[in-house]
Amino acid sequence: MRSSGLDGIRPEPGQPIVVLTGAGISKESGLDTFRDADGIWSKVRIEDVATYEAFAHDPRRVHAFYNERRRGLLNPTVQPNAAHRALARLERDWPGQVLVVTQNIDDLHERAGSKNLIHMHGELFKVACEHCRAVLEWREDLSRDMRCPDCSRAAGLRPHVVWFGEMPLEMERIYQALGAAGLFVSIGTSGNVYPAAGFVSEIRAQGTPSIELNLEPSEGTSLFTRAIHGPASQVVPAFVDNLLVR
Ligand code: BJW
Repeated sequence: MRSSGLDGIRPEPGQPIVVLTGAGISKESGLDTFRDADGIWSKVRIEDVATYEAFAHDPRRVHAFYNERRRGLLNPTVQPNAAHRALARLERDWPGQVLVVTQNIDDLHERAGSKNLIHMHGELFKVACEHCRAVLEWREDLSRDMRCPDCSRAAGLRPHVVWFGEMPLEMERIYQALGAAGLFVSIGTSGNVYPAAGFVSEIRAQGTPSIELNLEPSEGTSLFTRAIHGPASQVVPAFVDNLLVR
Protein backbone atom coordinates (compact mmCIF):
# COMPACT_ATOMS: atom_id res chain seq x y z
CA MET A 1 0.00 0.00 0.00
CA ARG A 2 1.62 3.25 -1.15
CA SER A 3 -0.68 5.72 0.65
CA SER A 4 -4.25 5.73 1.92
CA GLY A 5 -4.72 9.51 2.11
CA LEU A 6 -6.32 11.64 -0.58
CA ASP A 7 -4.18 14.74 0.05
CA GLY A 8 -3.38 16.42 -3.23
CA ILE A 9 -5.81 14.36 -5.30
CA ARG A 10 -9.19 15.19 -3.70
CA PRO A 11 -11.31 16.95 -6.33
CA GLU A 12 -13.24 20.10 -5.46
CA PRO A 13 -16.99 19.55 -4.91
CA GLY A 14 -18.66 19.89 -8.31
CA GLN A 15 -15.70 18.49 -10.26
CA PRO A 16 -16.56 15.34 -12.25
CA ILE A 17 -15.04 11.97 -11.37
CA VAL A 18 -14.41 9.23 -13.96
CA VAL A 19 -14.07 5.66 -12.67
CA LEU A 20 -12.69 2.85 -14.87
CA THR A 21 -13.45 -0.68 -13.69
CA GLY A 22 -12.22 -4.09 -14.79
CA ALA A 23 -12.70 -7.76 -13.98
CA GLY A 24 -11.06 -7.43 -10.53
CA ILE A 25 -14.06 -5.54 -9.12
CA SER A 26 -16.32 -8.53 -9.86
CA LYS A 27 -13.90 -11.22 -8.64
CA GLU A 28 -15.31 -11.21 -5.10
CA SER A 29 -18.81 -11.57 -6.59
CA GLY A 30 -17.72 -14.94 -7.98
CA LEU A 31 -16.76 -14.00 -11.56
CA ASP A 32 -13.34 -14.92 -12.97
CA THR A 33 -10.80 -12.31 -14.05
CA PHE A 34 -8.92 -12.81 -17.34
CA ARG A 35 -5.19 -12.67 -16.63
CA ASP A 36 -4.86 -13.93 -13.04
CA ALA A 37 -3.32 -17.41 -12.65
CA ASP A 38 -6.80 -18.99 -12.45
CA GLY A 39 -8.32 -16.53 -14.93
CA ILE A 40 -10.34 -17.08 -18.10
CA TRP A 41 -7.28 -16.87 -20.39
CA SER A 42 -5.67 -19.74 -18.44
CA LYS A 43 -8.54 -21.99 -19.63
CA VAL A 44 -9.30 -20.79 -23.18
CA ARG A 45 -7.18 -19.07 -25.83
CA ILE A 46 -8.03 -15.49 -26.80
CA GLU A 47 -7.73 -16.37 -30.47
CA ASP A 48 -10.32 -19.17 -30.07
CA VAL A 49 -13.08 -17.09 -28.45
CA ALA A 50 -12.39 -13.34 -28.41
CA THR A 51 -11.89 -12.24 -32.02
CA TYR A 52 -14.32 -11.89 -34.92
CA GLU A 53 -12.19 -14.38 -36.86
CA ALA A 54 -12.75 -16.99 -34.14
CA PHE A 55 -16.51 -16.37 -34.33
CA ALA A 56 -16.55 -16.63 -38.14
CA HIS A 57 -14.45 -19.81 -38.05
CA ASP A 58 -16.28 -21.62 -35.22
CA PRO A 59 -19.45 -19.81 -34.04
CA ARG A 60 -20.56 -22.83 -32.04
CA ARG A 61 -17.45 -22.65 -29.86
CA VAL A 62 -17.74 -18.90 -29.29
CA HIS A 63 -21.46 -19.18 -28.50
CA ALA A 64 -20.70 -22.00 -26.02
CA PHE A 65 -18.11 -19.76 -24.28
CA TYR A 66 -20.54 -16.84 -23.87
CA ASN A 67 -23.55 -19.08 -23.12
CA GLU A 68 -21.63 -20.56 -20.19
CA ARG A 69 -20.65 -17.11 -18.91
CA ARG A 70 -24.25 -15.83 -19.35
CA ARG A 71 -25.55 -18.79 -17.32
CA GLY A 72 -22.88 -18.05 -14.69
CA LEU A 73 -24.06 -14.45 -14.39
CA LEU A 74 -27.66 -15.69 -13.94
CA ASN A 75 -26.56 -17.83 -10.98
CA PRO A 76 -28.25 -16.32 -7.89
CA THR A 77 -24.98 -16.58 -5.92
CA VAL A 78 -23.43 -13.92 -8.21
CA GLN A 79 -24.37 -10.56 -6.70
CA PRO A 80 -22.82 -7.07 -6.53
CA ASN A 81 -20.23 -6.74 -3.77
CA ALA A 82 -19.31 -3.86 -1.45
CA ALA A 83 -17.14 -2.23 -4.16
CA HIS A 84 -20.01 -2.04 -6.70
CA ARG A 85 -22.29 -0.67 -3.98
CA ALA A 86 -19.73 1.93 -2.89
CA LEU A 87 -19.49 3.28 -6.48
CA ALA A 88 -23.29 3.59 -6.65
CA ARG A 89 -23.14 5.50 -3.35
CA LEU A 90 -20.42 7.76 -4.73
CA GLU A 91 -22.59 8.58 -7.76
CA ARG A 92 -25.56 9.33 -5.49
CA ASP A 93 -23.73 11.43 -2.88
CA TRP A 94 -20.83 13.15 -4.67
CA PRO A 95 -21.71 16.81 -5.38
CA GLY A 96 -20.73 16.50 -9.04
CA GLN A 97 -20.98 14.02 -11.90
CA VAL A 98 -19.62 10.49 -11.47
CA LEU A 99 -19.23 8.35 -14.62
CA VAL A 100 -18.37 4.67 -14.33
CA VAL A 101 -16.72 3.29 -17.48
CA THR A 102 -16.59 -0.48 -17.15
CA GLN A 103 -14.70 -2.96 -19.28
CA ASN A 104 -16.89 -5.65 -17.73
CA ILE A 105 -19.76 -7.25 -19.61
CA ASP A 106 -21.54 -8.28 -16.40
CA ASP A 107 -24.43 -6.18 -15.02
CA LEU A 108 -23.25 -5.90 -11.40
CA HIS A 109 -22.81 -2.10 -11.50
CA GLU A 110 -26.44 -1.66 -12.65
CA ARG A 111 -27.68 -4.10 -10.03
CA ALA A 112 -25.78 -2.15 -7.33
CA GLY A 113 -27.50 1.08 -8.45
CA SER A 114 -25.00 2.83 -10.78
CA LYS A 115 -26.90 4.84 -13.40
CA ASN A 116 -24.27 6.90 -15.26
CA LEU A 117 -22.47 3.91 -16.73
CA ILE A 118 -20.76 2.98 -20.00
CA HIS A 119 -20.05 -0.67 -20.92
CA MET A 120 -17.13 -0.03 -23.28
CA HIS A 121 -16.66 -3.76 -24.05
CA GLY A 122 -20.38 -4.53 -24.38
CA GLU A 123 -22.90 -6.45 -22.30
CA LEU A 124 -23.41 -10.18 -21.74
CA PHE A 125 -27.20 -9.78 -21.50
CA LYS A 126 -27.43 -8.26 -25.00
CA VAL A 127 -27.03 -9.61 -28.53
CA ALA A 128 -26.50 -7.73 -31.79
CA CYS A 129 -27.90 -8.62 -35.22
CA GLU A 130 -25.29 -8.45 -38.00
CA HIS A 131 -28.09 -8.05 -40.57
CA CYS A 132 -30.22 -5.19 -39.16
CA ARG A 133 -27.79 -3.87 -36.45
CA ALA A 134 -30.47 -4.22 -33.75
CA VAL A 135 -29.12 -4.59 -30.20
CA LEU A 136 -31.48 -6.67 -28.08
CA GLU A 137 -31.83 -7.80 -24.47
CA TRP A 138 -30.95 -11.53 -24.25
CA ARG A 139 -30.77 -13.92 -21.27
CA GLU A 140 -31.06 -17.30 -23.03
CA ASP A 141 -28.43 -19.46 -24.68
CA LEU A 142 -27.62 -18.20 -28.17
CA SER A 143 -26.89 -20.26 -31.29
CA ARG A 144 -25.99 -19.48 -34.90
CA ASP A 145 -29.28 -20.73 -36.38
CA MET A 146 -31.52 -18.45 -34.30
CA ARG A 147 -33.52 -15.71 -36.03
CA CYS A 148 -33.33 -12.04 -35.12
CA PRO A 149 -36.60 -11.07 -33.39
CA ASP A 150 -36.44 -7.69 -35.18
CA CYS A 151 -35.66 -8.56 -38.84
CA SER A 152 -36.45 -12.34 -38.72
CA ARG A 153 -33.25 -13.21 -40.60
CA ALA A 154 -31.26 -16.23 -39.43
CA ALA A 155 -27.57 -16.68 -38.62
CA GLY A 156 -26.87 -13.02 -37.80
CA LEU A 157 -27.04 -12.87 -34.01
CA ARG A 158 -23.80 -12.46 -32.07
CA PRO A 159 -22.95 -11.62 -28.45
CA HIS A 160 -22.94 -7.82 -27.94
CA VAL A 161 -19.31 -7.83 -26.80
CA VAL A 162 -16.19 -6.09 -28.14
CA TRP A 163 -13.57 -8.55 -29.33
CA PHE A 164 -9.91 -7.83 -30.07
CA GLY A 165 -9.59 -5.73 -33.21
CA GLU A 166 -13.08 -4.23 -32.77
CA MET A 167 -13.79 -0.65 -31.72
CA PRO A 168 -14.86 -0.27 -28.07
CA LEU A 169 -18.21 1.47 -27.51
CA GLU A 170 -18.93 5.15 -26.77
CA MET A 171 -15.27 6.24 -27.08
CA GLU A 172 -16.18 9.84 -27.90
CA ARG A 173 -18.26 10.20 -24.74
CA ILE A 174 -15.50 8.56 -22.69
CA TYR A 175 -12.73 10.87 -23.96
CA GLN A 176 -14.97 13.90 -23.39
CA ALA A 177 -15.55 12.81 -19.78
CA LEU A 178 -11.82 12.16 -19.26
CA GLY A 179 -11.06 15.65 -20.59
CA ALA A 180 -13.37 17.24 -18.02
CA ALA A 181 -12.49 15.01 -15.04
CA GLY A 182 -11.18 16.34 -11.73
CA LEU A 183 -10.14 12.82 -10.68
CA PHE A 184 -9.61 9.51 -12.52
CA VAL A 185 -10.01 6.27 -10.56
CA SER A 186 -9.00 2.86 -11.95
CA ILE A 187 -10.30 -0.25 -10.17
CA GLY A 188 -9.56 -3.97 -10.72
CA THR A 189 -7.92 -3.82 -14.12
CA SER A 190 -4.49 -5.14 -15.08
CA GLY A 191 -3.84 -2.37 -17.63
CA ASN A 192 -3.10 -4.76 -20.48
CA VAL A 193 -5.91 -3.91 -22.89
CA TYR A 194 -6.08 -0.71 -24.95
CA PRO A 195 -7.60 1.82 -25.32
CA ALA A 196 -8.69 1.52 -21.62
CA ALA A 197 -5.08 0.97 -20.51
CA GLY A 198 -4.16 4.31 -22.12
CA PHE A 199 -6.68 6.44 -20.20
CA VAL A 200 -4.23 7.07 -17.36
CA SER A 201 -1.66 8.49 -19.81
CA GLU A 202 -4.26 10.90 -21.22
CA ILE A 203 -5.23 11.94 -17.70
CA ARG A 204 -1.61 12.41 -16.67
CA ALA A 205 -0.84 14.48 -19.78
CA GLN A 206 -3.63 16.92 -18.91
CA GLY A 207 -2.42 17.20 -15.29
CA THR A 208 -5.48 15.52 -13.70
CA PRO A 209 -4.85 13.46 -10.55
CA SER A 210 -5.48 9.72 -10.66
CA ILE A 211 -5.63 6.79 -8.29
CA GLU A 212 -5.33 3.04 -8.81
CA LEU A 213 -7.28 0.67 -6.55
CA ASN A 214 -6.21 -2.87 -7.41
CA LEU A 215 -5.18 -6.10 -5.75
CA GLU A 216 -1.65 -5.63 -7.05
CA PRO A 217 0.26 -3.03 -9.10
CA SER A 218 -1.10 -2.91 -12.66
CA GLU A 219 1.01 -2.55 -15.83
CA GLY A 220 0.56 1.22 -15.65
CA THR A 221 0.81 1.67 -11.90
CA SER A 222 3.71 4.17 -12.07
CA LEU A 223 1.56 6.54 -14.17
CA PHE A 224 -0.98 7.03 -11.36
CA THR A 225 -0.66 9.85 -8.84
CA ARG A 226 -1.57 7.44 -6.04
CA ALA A 227 -2.13 3.68 -5.63
CA ILE A 228 -3.85 1.62 -2.96
CA HIS A 229 -3.47 -2.15 -3.26
CA GLY A 230 -5.91 -4.62 -1.73
CA PRO A 231 -9.20 -6.42 -2.45
CA ALA A 232 -11.80 -4.17 -4.10
CA SER A 233 -14.48 -5.00 -1.50
CA GLN A 234 -12.23 -3.38 1.13
CA VAL A 235 -10.28 -0.61 -0.60
CA VAL A 236 -13.14 0.82 -2.70
CA PRO A 237 -15.64 1.43 0.17
CA ALA A 238 -12.82 2.95 2.29
CA PHE A 239 -11.80 5.21 -0.60
CA VAL A 240 -15.42 6.33 -1.18
CA ASP A 241 -15.92 7.00 2.55
CA ASN A 242 -12.75 9.10 2.52
CA LEU A 243 -13.88 11.05 -0.54
CA LEU A 244 -17.38 11.76 0.81
CA VAL A 245 -16.36 12.75 4.36
CA ARG A 246 -14.97 16.28 4.35
C1 BJW B 1 -8.50 -7.56 -8.11
C2 BJW B 1 -9.16 -8.51 -7.39
C3 BJW B 1 -9.89 -8.04 -6.31
C4 BJW B 1 -8.16 -9.54 -8.91
N1 BJW B 1 -9.91 -6.74 -6.03
N2 BJW B 1 -8.53 -6.26 -7.82
C5 BJW B 1 -2.29 0.10 -28.50
C6 BJW B 1 -3.26 1.10 -28.59
C7 BJW B 1 -4.57 0.79 -28.95
C8 BJW B 1 -4.95 -0.52 -29.21
C9 BJW B 1 -3.98 -1.53 -29.12
C10 BJW B 1 -2.68 -1.22 -28.77
N3 BJW B 1 -1.97 -2.37 -28.76
C11 BJW B 1 -2.80 -3.39 -29.09
C12 BJW B 1 -4.03 -2.91 -29.31
C13 BJW B 1 -5.23 -3.73 -29.68
C14 BJW B 1 -5.95 -4.47 -28.57
C15 BJW B 1 -5.10 -4.61 -27.30
O1 BJW B 1 -5.19 -3.85 -26.37
N4 BJW B 1 -4.27 -5.64 -27.23
C16 BJW B 1 -3.45 -5.85 -26.04
C17 BJW B 1 -3.60 -7.26 -25.57
C18 BJW B 1 -2.05 -5.42 -26.35
N5 BJW B 1 -7.16 -3.78 -28.26
C19 BJW B 1 -8.26 -3.94 -28.99
O2 BJW B 1 -8.28 -4.68 -29.96
C20 BJW B 1 -9.47 -3.14 -28.60
N6 BJW B 1 -9.92 -2.40 -29.71
C21 BJW B 1 -9.19 -1.39 -30.23
O3 BJW B 1 -8.11 -1.08 -29.77
O4 BJW B 1 -9.79 -0.74 -31.28
C22 BJW B 1 -9.03 0.33 -31.93
C23 BJW B 1 -8.95 1.59 -31.11
C24 BJW B 1 -7.74 2.24 -30.90
C25 BJW B 1 -7.68 3.42 -30.17
C26 BJW B 1 -8.83 3.98 -29.68
C27 BJW B 1 -10.03 3.35 -29.89
C28 BJW B 1 -10.09 2.15 -30.59
C29 BJW B 1 -10.61 -4.06 -28.17
C30 BJW B 1 -10.34 -4.76 -26.88
C31 BJW B 1 -11.45 -5.77 -26.55
C32 BJW B 1 -11.22 -6.51 -25.25
N7 BJW B 1 -12.14 -7.58 -25.14
C33 BJW B 1 -12.12 -8.41 -23.95
C34 BJW B 1 -13.03 -9.66 -24.17
C35 BJW B 1 -14.45 -9.28 -24.58
C36 BJW B 1 -15.39 -9.14 -23.41
C37 BJW B 1 -15.51 -10.41 -22.57
O5 BJW B 1 -15.55 -11.53 -23.11
O6 BJW B 1 -15.65 -10.29 -21.34
O7 BJW B 1 -12.48 -7.65 -22.81
S1 BJW B 1 -10.48 -9.02 -23.54
C38 BJW B 1 -10.68 -8.93 -21.80
O8 BJW B 1 -9.68 -8.01 -21.29
C39 BJW B 1 -12.04 -8.28 -21.57
C40 BJW B 1 -11.70 -7.27 -20.51
O9 BJW B 1 -12.69 -6.24 -20.46
C41 BJW B 1 -10.33 -6.81 -20.87
C42 BJW B 1 -9.56 -6.16 -19.74
O10 BJW B 1 -9.28 -7.07 -18.73
P1 BJW B 1 -9.24 -6.59 -17.20
O11 BJW B 1 -10.58 -6.14 -16.79
O12 BJW B 1 -8.12 -5.65 -17.00
O13 BJW B 1 -8.99 -7.98 -16.45
P2 BJW B 1 -7.58 -8.66 -16.05
O14 BJW B 1 -7.88 -10.08 -15.73
O15 BJW B 1 -6.56 -8.42 -17.06
O16 BJW B 1 -7.13 -7.88 -14.74
C43 BJW B 1 -7.84 -8.02 -13.52
C44 BJW B 1 -7.09 -7.24 -12.45
O17 BJW B 1 -7.87 -7.29 -11.26
C45 BJW B 1 -5.71 -7.80 -12.10
O18 BJW B 1 -4.74 -6.74 -12.05
C46 BJW B 1 -5.89 -8.41 -10.70
O19 BJW B 1 -4.75 -8.27 -9.87
C47 BJW B 1 -7.01 -7.56 -10.17
N8 BJW B 1 -7.82 -8.24 -9.17
N9 BJW B 1 -8.88 -9.77 -7.96
C48 BJW B 1 -9.19 -5.89 -6.85
N10 BJW B 1 -10.54 -8.93 -5.50
